[in-house]
Amino acid sequence: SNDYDFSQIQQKWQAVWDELKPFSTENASDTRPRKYVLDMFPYPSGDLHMGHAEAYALGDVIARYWRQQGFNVLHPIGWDSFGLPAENAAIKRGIDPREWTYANIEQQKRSMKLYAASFDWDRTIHTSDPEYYKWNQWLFLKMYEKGLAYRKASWVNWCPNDQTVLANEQVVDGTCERCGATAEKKKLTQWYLRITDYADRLLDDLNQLEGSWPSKVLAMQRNWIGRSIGADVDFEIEGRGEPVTVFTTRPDTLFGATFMVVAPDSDLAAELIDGAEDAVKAEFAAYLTQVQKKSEIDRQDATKEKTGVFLHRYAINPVNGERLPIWAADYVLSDYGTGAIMAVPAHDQRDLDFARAFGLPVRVVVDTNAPVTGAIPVIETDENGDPVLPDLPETDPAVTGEALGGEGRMINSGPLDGLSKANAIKRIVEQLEADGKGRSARNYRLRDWLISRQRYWGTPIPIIHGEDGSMIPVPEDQLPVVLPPSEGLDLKPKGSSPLGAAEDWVNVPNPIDGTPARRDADTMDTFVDSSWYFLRFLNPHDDTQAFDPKEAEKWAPVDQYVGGVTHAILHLLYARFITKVLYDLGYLSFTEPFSALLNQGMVLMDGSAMSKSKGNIVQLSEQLDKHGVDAVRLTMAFAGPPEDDIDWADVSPHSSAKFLARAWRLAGDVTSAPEVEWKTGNEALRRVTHRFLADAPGLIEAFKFNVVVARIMDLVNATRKAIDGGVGGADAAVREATETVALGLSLFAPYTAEDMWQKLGYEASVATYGWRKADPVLLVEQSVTAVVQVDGKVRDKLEVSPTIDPAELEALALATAGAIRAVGDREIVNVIVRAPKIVSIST
Ligand code: ANZ
Repeated sequence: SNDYDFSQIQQKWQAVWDELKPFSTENASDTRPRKYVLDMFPYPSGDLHMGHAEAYALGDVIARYWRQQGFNVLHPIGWDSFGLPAENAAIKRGIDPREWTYANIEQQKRSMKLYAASFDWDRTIHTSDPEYYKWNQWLFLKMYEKGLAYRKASWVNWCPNDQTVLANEQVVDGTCERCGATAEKKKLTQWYLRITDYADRLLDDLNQLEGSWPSKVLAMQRNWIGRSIGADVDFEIEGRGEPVTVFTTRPDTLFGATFMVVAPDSDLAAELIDGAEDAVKAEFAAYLTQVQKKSEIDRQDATKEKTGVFLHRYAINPVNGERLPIWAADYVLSDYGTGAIMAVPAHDQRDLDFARAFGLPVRVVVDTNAPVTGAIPVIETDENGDPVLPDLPETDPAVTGEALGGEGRMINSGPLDGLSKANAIKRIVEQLEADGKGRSARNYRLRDWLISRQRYWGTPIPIIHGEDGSMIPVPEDQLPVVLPPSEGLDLKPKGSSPLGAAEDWVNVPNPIDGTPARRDADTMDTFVDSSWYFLRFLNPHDDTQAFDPKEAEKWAPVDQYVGGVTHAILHLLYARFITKVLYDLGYLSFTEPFSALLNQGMVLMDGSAMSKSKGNIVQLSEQLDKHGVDAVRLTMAFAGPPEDDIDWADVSPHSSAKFLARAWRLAGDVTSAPEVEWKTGNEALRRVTHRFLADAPGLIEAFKFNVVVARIMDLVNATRKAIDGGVGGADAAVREATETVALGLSLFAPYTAEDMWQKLGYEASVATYGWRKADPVLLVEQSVTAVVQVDGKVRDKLEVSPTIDPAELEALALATAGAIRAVGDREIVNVIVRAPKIVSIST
């Protein structure tokens, strides 16, 4: 029939593809070049939504494109199926998290198949399968062996609502990233992965990704790692054998230090207060209690009033022997640098605010009015020849309350006087190093990765605790440590892992000597699961290894990663870290997991993100029912550049559907056979077709999907005109153009394209047919526009052959109405001809 019925077409082709598996990646004997195109895998929290629909439509364009270009494309999908959303939902419904999780996975799988994403369905993974998380445990043990996984007691971010630990990255504006509750601090013994050992490499290797990752993401990664370069300086402490080391980015200001500050929640503060009078101790204890209620964000908030307690202890400035009073104040953090600072109030705003609040001295050591470079300023003189000094504004920080952060010359600094900042830093660090009182140092904002979670639905940590406090790794041949059934366990968050109550599971003999021992009851952060999943897709059914290094050699790193900018820091940083660890362990030959990254925008509605509270959620399933899969996918690609947000209120899936029907009808109007001789076809239409064949690949590779869709629309219009306007459906060019429409559409609207392909007399599948090369002869432009200038002004234009003879062009130009009018009755003195583009007439 000649009616475009999308639901009938969808049904028909889904069955065919299920049977043919055109997207399974048989890699054993395939000699084609390879591409690995990966979409970030979803959480199975409910059915697919509009955001998924956008991401998977765009990722699929890329995968289908490379396949069409003759590559063997790996395009897998899986589920990130452990984690809090599943667990919380399961608790709410009183069911096993497995039941809820796997039901959602099945639902999402059905939706993805309907959505016709060209995934290799033989490679799906679920991170909550023991076959998968066994390898999380293996990875953990490898890292434990190398000292990269360790346990320590420390203050951790705590979500009082979810009753679980949060990584720094999961605290957003002082609140839990998932539930929005205000995060608190709690001291717990936790497992960490030593990502800080990799800080320099994680930072430096970002340079390799310049140009192939969004610059915004690179900047966010750099900022998160936050490398500062400075010095560690040792201060003797009166009445203490050991000096205290401070980290400073401004060792040049050492002569301006007027007090020392330690973090109230540090071991050092506890030690320094120990010998104090009871009243001081009590004051400190009360202060500490206050501090522990504050979030890190509040503590660093520059607008908050400075608070602190004098510890009645003194440090000695190593460069001038001055006694510096030691304070505890919460603006100094216990887990950055050394947890102690030298305060230089004249040049550091936080220190200045504190000094002004507590009446501490302020000493300027950088004269910021003194020029560092450039000419000596001219001094004005009055009629008597006396210098006229300009009215300088008050700059003393003690008066203005503004710390002097700028460049200048050192003053009040003994041997450093007169030096610039850079030279002073160099000089003082050399001096400190020579005296054994300091050394150059680096610090990072990045913290070690806290991976312990006190929740059920995650990977059990494969460690056994002996009665004597020893920790024994679960022997590799006993992996996986399988999660016990949730039945009978109270999954509600309560601050300790529910697994601790699974008596049969948690109590095990010590693998070393058979004495009673207990399993570690914490589970891993699910970011561990997703830190290496791209490698599991290479051999997802292998039960002898996490991944096959030989397959990794063939396929990895991922050529194109596609996903939301929400993962710009956490997930990408962790995956980069684990890749480097696996490289160091000798399993991989590359150090960056994702060679290129595309961040798609968000799907909005009426200008804002969709949310239940706003009641502006557009249901994907409704859109698919109403407009069809292809129309929704095409709309996603046509809406604009992929990085931009799409406002669903501003786009028209209805128009997309109408366009698809129009394209599809072309196939029904082609009356020639596939064997037709292309060269016999209408040349004008052939030119449009071949221009598209030539341009589309470059446009796709530049992610200009919307432009390609627009060009397909042009091609459809030109073809329709040819059919109805005399060239007719039997012309070879009409077949050629229509086939090209199907090839182009196969990237965006796979059902429509496949059906057109069949109507055109081919077997499935258009997706694996390939692309046609443009004929260069048909790309040569038939005419170019020549401009006619009179006295420098454009007066007319001409369509001429690109190879026109200059004399002929001159004659044509002089005869144009525009030139005749502009010249009037004046005399022509000169004509310059630059064929075929310009004729310039002077009067
Ligand atoms: C003296 C000084 C003088 C400083 C000056 C700055 C300016 P970034 O860039 O973030 O690394 N600092 C060091 N450890 C700290 C901690 N645990 N909590 C709070 N502040 C800490 O900043 C490093 C600077 O922050 C260090 O340099 C130190 O203050 C402070 F004119 O030392 B500075």
